[in-house]
Amino acid sequence: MKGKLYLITGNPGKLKEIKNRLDVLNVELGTLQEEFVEVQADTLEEVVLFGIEHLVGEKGIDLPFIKADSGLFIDSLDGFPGVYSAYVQDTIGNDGILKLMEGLDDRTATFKTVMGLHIPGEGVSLFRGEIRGEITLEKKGFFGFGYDPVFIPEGAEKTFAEMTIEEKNRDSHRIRATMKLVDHLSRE
Ligand code: ITT
Repeated sequence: MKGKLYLITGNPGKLKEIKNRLDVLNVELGTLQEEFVEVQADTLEEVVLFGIEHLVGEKGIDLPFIKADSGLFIDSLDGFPGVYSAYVQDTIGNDGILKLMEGLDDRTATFKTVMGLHIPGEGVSLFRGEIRGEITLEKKGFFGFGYDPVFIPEGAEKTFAEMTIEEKNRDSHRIRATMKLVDHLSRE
């Protein structure tokens, strides 16, 4: 694929991470900030597909774009906050999550990203990325965004927020999904 691809997001942290990887392709990444109500659904896939349908069907966006959704699924909280991650981050935040987990020994969690690629005339393709890890006992680090200060990915000794963007981008839920998307686009 050649030309411009748009990332629909209001989150500049995400743009930086994805841009870093799409640079290998001949694709220029721009952003579109479209206001829309996020649907409450059971899965990230449903949220992404609903979002794309809304952007194409109701807003009439006829450009190649990516709409992604991510969530932190904590095992001992039965997958909470999951699809509610944005709302939970904006309300109780990382302090609230740490409080909910007080006294819980099982700190394992999975960060998931689902990326939907919409190409006019071709429809939608979904790319998934997941990374296992643990929730810390306290917040650590100042890089990144969202849940980064409380999440240590498997195999690492520091939180995502203690890593530079290059370090976080070596392996993350978002990068795993982005690499699949890059692979797909490089065959187009
Ligand atoms: P959009 O405008 O792209 O939707 P968002 O920040 O709402 O941006 P998501 O819905 O995908 O992004 O993410 C759900 C929540 O999870 C949100 O609070 C994010 O800050 C957080 N999050 C997503 N990816 C993250 C990451 O890599 N590290 C830490 N927190 C992350």
